[in-house]
Amino acid sequence: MRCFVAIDLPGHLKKKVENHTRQIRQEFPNLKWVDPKNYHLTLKFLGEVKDSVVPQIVSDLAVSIRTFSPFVLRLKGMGAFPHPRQARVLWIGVNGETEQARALFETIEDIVVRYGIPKEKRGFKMHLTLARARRPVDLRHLEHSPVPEETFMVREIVFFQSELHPEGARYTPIQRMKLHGTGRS
Ligand code: 2AM
Repeated sequence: MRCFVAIDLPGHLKKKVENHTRQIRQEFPNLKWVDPKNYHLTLKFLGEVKDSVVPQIVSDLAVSIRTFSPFVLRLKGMGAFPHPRQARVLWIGVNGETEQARALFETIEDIVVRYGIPKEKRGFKMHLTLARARRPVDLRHLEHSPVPEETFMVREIVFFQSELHPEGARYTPIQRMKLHGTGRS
């Protein structure tokens, strides 16, 4: 199955972002807008993995992830990859205890590399993808646009299945893995 590991967002925050971006979603109908119920922060994209090894990967991940403590993140302004002038991805950035998220990313990478999943070459930059462009588009005027600056607590990490359909991606939580640590950094 095609899968990835991510931080899900609280429902009320997804709703706030949805409301906040309503106008620009109307302004740019040619972008492929992510369905607000699918908003998430990817820690690691695994890609296609044999169904038979998924339970072992999930179990290995859960054992390490549970040693982490819950931590706080906050959404910050908008940005674009690879460059706002020729954007392919419009996103919202993240502030707060991002070093915790990075530590999780590194831990997850070290586990899944044992299953033949390559390490990320582009570096880790956590983001909430709002939209993808079919071809590069100039989104400079949206850079640093304000977003709901709400703090939220990360208490679990989710292993998602991603199914691609013509009407858009469907993400299904396969396993929710709790952060049980008490002060580990
Ligand atoms: P993105 O939002 O920046 O596109 C599910 O596809 C999730 O995995 C998305 O959040 C996506 O990030 C992320 N991802 C990372 N690398 C990917 C890749 N090579 N192909 C598809 N998705 C990828």
